Amino acid sequence: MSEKKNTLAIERTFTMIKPDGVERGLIGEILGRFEKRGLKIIALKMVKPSVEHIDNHYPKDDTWIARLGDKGFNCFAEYGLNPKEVMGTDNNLEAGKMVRQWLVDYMIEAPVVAMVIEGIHAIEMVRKITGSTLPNKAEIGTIRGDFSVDSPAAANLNKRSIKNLIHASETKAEAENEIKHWFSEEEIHPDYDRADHAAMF
Ligand code: IDP
Ligand code: MG
Repeated sequence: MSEKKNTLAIERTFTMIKPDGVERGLIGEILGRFEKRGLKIIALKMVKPSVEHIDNHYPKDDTWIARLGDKGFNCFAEYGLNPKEVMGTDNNLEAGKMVRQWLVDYMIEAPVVAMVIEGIHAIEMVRKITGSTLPNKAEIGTIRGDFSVDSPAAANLNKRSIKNLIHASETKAEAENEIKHWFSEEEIHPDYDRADHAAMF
């Protein structure tokens, strides 16, 4: 007797290969890591985004921007660097605003590959495979840990974003907003079965 599977643990998340991932020829490698883990790609496209589209992709609230500033400050403290010397300010919001601008500049340097990934606890699983924001802290075995070695100190001293290959939604709310921001309903294709899933689940 066939039973309908309970899909309560199935989530959707938004993921994007950033310009450096595309330019370095890592599209296939990155997609393969998600597919091999058992996650299902249900939407995929290459896009050259406008400044406006990227600006609206990243949050604009002060809390998020200050957190962006803090990521760098924490790293400077660890390496004995003075925030004022690196950023010209020790205010995390001011620093975050600069980082956000560098981030927008980075994200429009080349096309990106946007996708929607579906699977068990997909938001957390994709973040795990992606690794820490800061490649110098990312675990080996993660995409950022295996293919990059950038740090906020190196990036901020050169007034550029950290280049870390990939974006992945951090929360359910972020995933929902980002999927809507990048894909229409017609572009999302959940209606196929992965043959290996019959053996996996
Ligand atoms: P996430 O990509 O791991 O979710 P967020 O904190 O959301 O990390 O930051 C967005 C992006 O901003 C990062 O992926 C990275 O490219 C860039 N970024 C974050 N912190 C810094 C920094 O201190 N200096 C330069 N770029 C940064
Ligand atoms: Mg984020």
